[in-house]
Amino acid sequence: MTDLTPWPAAFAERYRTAGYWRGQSFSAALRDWSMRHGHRLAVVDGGIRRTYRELDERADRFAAGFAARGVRAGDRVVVQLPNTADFFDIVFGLFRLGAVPVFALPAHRESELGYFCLHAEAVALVLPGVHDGFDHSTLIPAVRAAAPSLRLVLEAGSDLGADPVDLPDPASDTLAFLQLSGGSTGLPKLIPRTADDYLYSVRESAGICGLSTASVYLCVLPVAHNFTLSSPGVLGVLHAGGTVVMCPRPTPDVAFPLIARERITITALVPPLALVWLAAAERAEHDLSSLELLQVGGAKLPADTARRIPPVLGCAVQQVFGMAEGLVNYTRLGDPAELVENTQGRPISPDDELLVVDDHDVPVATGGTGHLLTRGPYTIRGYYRADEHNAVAFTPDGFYRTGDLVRLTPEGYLVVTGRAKDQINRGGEKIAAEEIENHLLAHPGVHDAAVVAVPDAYLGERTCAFVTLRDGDARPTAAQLRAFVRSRGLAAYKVPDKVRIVDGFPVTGVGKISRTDLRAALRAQLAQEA
Ligand code: AMP
Ligand code: DBH
Repeated sequence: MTDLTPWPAAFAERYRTAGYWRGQSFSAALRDWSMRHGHRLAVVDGGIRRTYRELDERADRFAAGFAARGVRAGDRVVVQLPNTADFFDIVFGLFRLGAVPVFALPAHRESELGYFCLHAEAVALVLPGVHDGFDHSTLIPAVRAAAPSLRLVLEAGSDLGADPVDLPDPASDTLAFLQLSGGSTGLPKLIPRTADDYLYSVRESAGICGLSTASVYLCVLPVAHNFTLSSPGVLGVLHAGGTVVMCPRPTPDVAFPLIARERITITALVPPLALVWLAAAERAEHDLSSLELLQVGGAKLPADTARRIPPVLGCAVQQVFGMAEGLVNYTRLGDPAELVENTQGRPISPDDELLVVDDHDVPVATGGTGHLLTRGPYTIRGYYRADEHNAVAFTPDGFYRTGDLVRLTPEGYLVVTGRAKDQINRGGEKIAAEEIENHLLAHPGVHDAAVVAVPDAYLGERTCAFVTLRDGDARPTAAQLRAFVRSRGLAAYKVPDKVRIVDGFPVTGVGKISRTDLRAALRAQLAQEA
């Protein structure tokens, strides 16, 4: 099983020669930021205010603390951290040691965490204590049972540091961390990223978004999400010498006072949150005048929502269409309103290769709609330890099949028109249909299940599970099936919004149709009813 599928030598050579891949590790990057911006304010978290120098010194201490607990270079460590300053101590401590963080989200529960620890053969897990009313330590027994490799469970926020020790600088072209994909088959896929490829995307993103030492970024979405981490996100801000302000909750009652107090200049939201912020800003009691740019991405932003942002929030809007696998597209600052409102932007790099193809991988006519395939200097060539899946998720010549349906405008901007992958995008939170179907199938009363997206005015999409039952006494109700899925210990956003018990599924003359066709038939049925 392959951990990191390398770029072919000719591509790697080209990306180095072009100056994209610079041979800098994340540890060295933090050292460099500290040298350049030492006394500037790097991170704010409530009453905690840390300079770049302090971040760098704390990374030394946390690296030593992990080493003292037996964590070694190359070891995988699953980290589940809310939006607090601890994130930087722990993640840069691990980077400095050459250990490999695996970025879980705060919403994940024993089902996902157990799988990440097992699949990555993690030696350690770092959890928050009580976060958002949930005690994460209650997950430990189930995660330990799922992952025999796990030797160490640590609580974030406790003092994990130790006196600094000398450590060699980690390589920049090996596995640096594992990011998550929403995926479309089974459990989420792990995405292997290197410092070389990721820092390239971060530096370019910082430039595209106009970041400088004057930038103050509000980290609203989960910090470990690829958007918040790198587009340009918290890493882009640190690269530029600006300040990151951690926002513990994304709601206007928490975020707006922080914008006013810290004079926030830029932040990033998913579309449903942008709607909530717009509604709240219309009755604003807080001074939001420092805000210069609102980025929106993760799911399609309706054009009329984009149009309302500048007048209501008093800032520019930018659409961001990205993926943890790599490719990120931005509308550019100063682009005409027409492009900013109606497109999902254009790629970061002149070396991002995009193909728009039909079902047989044949390029469609210019401007036509098709499947988006991509490869480039910061797009992976394979998922982590997923050889079988990689054979279908990538073309033989290394293009990633995004699963998105797009068309290209004459200006070279992308318009996302739909999706071919069996995934539900619930307001930016991605749900693989198959993962939820597998949970439903674990119920003894369930014969078969198919999970599909239903359009929703607020979230963009919600989930609907169609279920057929086995004959017998134990015929669960829809409510019982939702409760059953919830009891399986998975992120709450994955519990089907609606469960519909039906007598049977559409079949063809030959018998059962494919899962993908079945889901398409059920979506069509829903559309007809609506
Ligand atoms: P993931 O691969 O889990 O990181 O999720 C990335 C996917 O999110 C993309 O392939 C798209 O399907 C979706 N996505 C992200 N940003 C946008 C956007 N601005 N508009 C439409 N879809 C988006
Ligand atoms: O949805 C995403 O995964 C996403 C959206 C915007 C992303 O990974 C990114 C920007 O980098």
